[in-house]
Amino acid sequence: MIKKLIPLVVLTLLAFMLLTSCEQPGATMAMIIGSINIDPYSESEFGGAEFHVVLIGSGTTVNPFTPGSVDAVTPLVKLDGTFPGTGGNLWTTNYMITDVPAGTYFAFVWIDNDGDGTFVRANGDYFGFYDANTLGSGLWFQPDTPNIVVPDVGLVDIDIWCGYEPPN
Ligand SMILES: [Ca+2]
Repeated sequence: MIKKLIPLVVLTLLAFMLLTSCEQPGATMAMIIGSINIDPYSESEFGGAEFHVVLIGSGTTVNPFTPGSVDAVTPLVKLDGTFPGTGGNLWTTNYMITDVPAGTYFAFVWIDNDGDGTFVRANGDYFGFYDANTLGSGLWFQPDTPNIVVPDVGLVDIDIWCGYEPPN
């Protein structure tokens, strides 16, 4: 009798282990964390300034050089935040976006340097695309293909530079 029960017990234990090791659908999603950095040659002070992290997908274009383009885009994911403090030489801050759906994205960040709620490059609003290449003016232009891959579950670290003088 006991010999007959052993396979049943083993099977029950295996089923229990399988059930408890699986994530429940929708219970956990991916998260993007990272930093927003401004070139160190900037003369602006960003404490208290609002920043915006905009995630868009393939087929959507943001052109910071075309007036109205940034404000017209409908992001797949957006985070609005504020640089800490009220002034001073604050060149960086951290950010976090939770519950990001799996997919591939471009990331565009802009900083409302003049505080008018809209993006106008000519008014000194800083901006940058996430790109592996931060040399030259590459961060001003949308990459050819989405360069951020967000899995179903996990952390993605995306550090973004903004400014007129990208770091070398
Ligand atoms: Ca502005």
